Amino acid sequence: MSSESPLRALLLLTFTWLALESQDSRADDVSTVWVAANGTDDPACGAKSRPCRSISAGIANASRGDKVMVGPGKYGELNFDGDFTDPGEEQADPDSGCIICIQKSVRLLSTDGADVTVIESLGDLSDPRLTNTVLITADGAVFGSYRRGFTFVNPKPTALRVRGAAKVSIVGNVAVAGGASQSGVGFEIDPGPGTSLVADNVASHFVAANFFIGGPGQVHFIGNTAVRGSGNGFAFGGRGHFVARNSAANNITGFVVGCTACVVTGNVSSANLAFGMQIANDGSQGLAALQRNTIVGNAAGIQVRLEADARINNNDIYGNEMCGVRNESARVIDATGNYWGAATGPGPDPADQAGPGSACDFAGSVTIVAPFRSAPK
Ligand SMILES: [Ca+2]
Ligand SMILES: [Ca+2]
Repeated sequence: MSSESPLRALLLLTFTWLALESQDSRADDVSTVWVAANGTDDPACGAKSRPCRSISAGIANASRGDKVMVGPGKYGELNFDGDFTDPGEEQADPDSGCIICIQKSVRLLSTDGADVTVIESLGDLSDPRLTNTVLITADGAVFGSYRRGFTFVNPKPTALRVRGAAKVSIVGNVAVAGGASQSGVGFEIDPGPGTSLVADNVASHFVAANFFIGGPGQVHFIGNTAVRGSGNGFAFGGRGHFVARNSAANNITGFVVGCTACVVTGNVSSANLAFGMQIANDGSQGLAALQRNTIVGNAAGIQVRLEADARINNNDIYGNEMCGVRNESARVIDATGNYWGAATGPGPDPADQAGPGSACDFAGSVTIVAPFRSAPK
């Protein structure tokens, strides 16, 4: 090997880095708006040396495609007097139903991550029409990124709602319900056509669902956590979502798969009070594929509801109190290749019950469990 190669590689790297760097600084000059807790809102705020105080002002002063960088601290209702009209508070819009209204395709990121960037939406006397803390209606909007997200405290019924916006990216955020607010849904995502990304978010304690994912767009839904819901962890409607590596624990049901032609893979659903997963789609429109998930310690493993359809293969299903698969679909369900908690397949403890002779197949339903795995995946 010639001694030129490492040098050449280094030069290439250097040039690549220089190219990226100059692109970045160009971007910083013209297309980053800064928001910080020491800022002041006015029509010209947004330079790094003269940041805006509120996220709303940062968005107002940004152009389409711009990056809005938000420093650590508290945003939203700042003085707990029950309104959003004090200096530096978010410019809540009751007519649009949002405290932070993203109607422009901007990229909203925190400089230091969700841990230290809080959106407070308490406001006891505020308008009941303010049903969303954040409402995104602009195609291509970005809200958070890996270690660049936001934390919602005392969110309105919905912490973050996407309504019809296509190709959005919602990453790295935390939403915790409770306090004085009656909070329904943490993240409620109804994207427009095309693929959107929802990843690395956490929601807990919401009453209706920690996450609801609809359509008509497809969502790559990856690495999210739903814990301690008074309702369901993740609920999916729509069609064609890719649901991977998410975790649900201690909700009512962990995953409600009401979508058709969805792939649900590599997820963990544990210690939920009802089902680990519930298949609730319209089976005549296409089935859901459940592969390589871990479903343990729930009241029951997987429920397939009447007329729903799924293929359930290569999952670990054990330690659930009642049936591993409770088949009410009135269909034949392929549940081969799963591990049921014992080398001998489904059966009494330590295995989970499923399939013929188990009392888990209801009227007209048949669950095919053999061949099965004799050890966890
Ligand atoms: Ca106030
Ligand atoms: Ca006030």
